[in-house]
Amino acid sequence: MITVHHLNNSRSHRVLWLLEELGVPYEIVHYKRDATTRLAPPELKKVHPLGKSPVISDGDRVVAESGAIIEYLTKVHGKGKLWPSNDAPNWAEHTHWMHFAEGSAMLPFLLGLYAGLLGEGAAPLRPRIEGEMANHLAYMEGALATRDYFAGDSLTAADIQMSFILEVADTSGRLAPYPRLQSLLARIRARPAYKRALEKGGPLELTRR
Ligand SMILES: N[C@@H](CCC(=O)N[C@@H](CS)C(=O)NCC(=O)O)C(=O)O
Repeated sequence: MITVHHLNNSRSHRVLWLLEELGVPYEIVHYKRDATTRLAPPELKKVHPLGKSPVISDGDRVVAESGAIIEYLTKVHGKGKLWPSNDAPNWAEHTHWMHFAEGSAMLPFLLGLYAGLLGEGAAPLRPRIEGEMANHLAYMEGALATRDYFAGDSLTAADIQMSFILEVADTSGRLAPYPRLQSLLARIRARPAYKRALEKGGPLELTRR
């Protein structure tokens, strides 16, 4: 049985959503962020040394890092559903977006979060951070000019990986200039599997960055 070690209001939501899309059975162990620090509780470090979410266990195997978890679940349990085959025309695009989400797009949003903790002291950094957020969002918007989803005309695992950026950007009002990204997020949120993931994992109430 697959166990999702699920932290409230976190990237772990996308793993629950993926499992709902795949129709693969799983159980959830819930972890709650500290109300003040927003950090994960120390019990998560008993599952994986980083103590971050998402992390899953599948028998004796523990898999951490969203992209690795999504690839593992689609390939090992999902019969390849939502994951283009190596010879598919959209394989390279799909790989790009799978990596872009955490490798590029999240960085300015994380910097925004940490700069927020610094308050006014971070003011000199703000224009650069805002510029990089806009740079990444505009690039994402441009990619959707010729297709409905990041790697083609139907949902793939890359959209699930990218969804957290859309949620984070929307929370802070930064999706407003990007109608295609807004449309994609609306279509994502309308999916029954996405809604089931929220019912099981709890609402996604993210910190404004
Ligand atoms: N790149 C990692 C990031 C993992 C991560 O930072 N998760 C956050 C939740 S969204 C977390 O566990 N935060 C709590 C903490 O750092 O204590 C992934 O995509 O899995």
